[in-house]
Amino acid sequence: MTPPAQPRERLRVAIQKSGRLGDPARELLASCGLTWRESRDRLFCYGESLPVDLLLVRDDDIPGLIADGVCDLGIVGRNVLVEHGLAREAQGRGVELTEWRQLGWGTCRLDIAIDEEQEWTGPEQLAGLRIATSYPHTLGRWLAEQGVQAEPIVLNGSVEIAPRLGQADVVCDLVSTGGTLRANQLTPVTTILHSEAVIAGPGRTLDDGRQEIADLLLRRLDGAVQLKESRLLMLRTARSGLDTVLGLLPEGHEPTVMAVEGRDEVALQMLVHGPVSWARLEDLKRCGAHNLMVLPVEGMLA
Ligand code: PRT
Ligand code: ZN
Repeated sequence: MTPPAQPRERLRVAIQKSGRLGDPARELLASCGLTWRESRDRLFCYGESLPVDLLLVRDDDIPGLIADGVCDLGIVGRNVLVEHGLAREAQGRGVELTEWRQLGWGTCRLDIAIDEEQEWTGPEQLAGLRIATSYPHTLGRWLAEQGVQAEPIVLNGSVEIAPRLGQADVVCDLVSTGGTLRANQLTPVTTILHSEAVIAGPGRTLDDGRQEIADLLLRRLDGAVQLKESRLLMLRTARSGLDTVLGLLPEGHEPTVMAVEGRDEVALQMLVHGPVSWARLEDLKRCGAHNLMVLPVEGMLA
């Protein structure tokens, strides 16, 4: 049973109960300092440190819960959000849901895959074929854009075996490593949607003071994401070689350069966004830098 939509001073976030996105979603929210008390049925988590409660559901239910106002935000794959939006639009019940943040994990593609023995000549090759998919609306939109008429066969699981069972000619399914397609003698030929986990929310601000809580949460979340990707790069170099080294630094904050007592050397440190490659460190070393170190950042307050 869904709770009634009534004025709320607490933010309610829907996440996947189990499955690929459930654990990373919880970890992400926990990294924002959120702690919860779980209900006995493990479907609801009451936020203790902030007024942010979690509803643990099937991923397919997340867009509907937000559209109906039962939840304010949700962490869900773009593939699910897009399909739900198009399905609602087709029913004339369009509710604008948008991506409030892209999270960069849970990445996959919605691909058309054909028999690995066949040659791919282009979308027109799909004309008149049966395409097995769990994403009929996303597929339908793409086919319309290509000006191709084909027959979507809607299956809720095991899409990849449909051609072997004679249920379909080709498939349109989610792919990450491609192992599942290969095991079924299928090969991906074109991508119709690039997906990742996103924070989904309504296309308007929230009511009853919940926007303020959402803003606080998103600020912490942005900080947590930035922190996770940040590294501290430290090195030393001869003062005369400093300009060359400065020209080789990766993208990041302005470097701090410090004199080294009793030596004609400087020590340099800088905050870098993202990983620092071995190739970059080797380049720096080749140009005179030494004592190179890349450290993770555990906390930051500008
Ligand atoms: O129970 P519930 O309905 O909540 O979960 P679910 O079974 O519908 O979803 P789940 O947990 O499998 O996936 C949740 C979300 O993870 C998806 O909606 C995508 O946004 C994202 N995601 C990322 C994926 C994959 N990668 C993925 N590889 N979802 C499904 N797959 C499938 C793929 O279709 C294939 O069958 O996993 C299989 C392995 O893929 P390969 O290419 O690595 O072999
Ligand atoms: Zn699902």
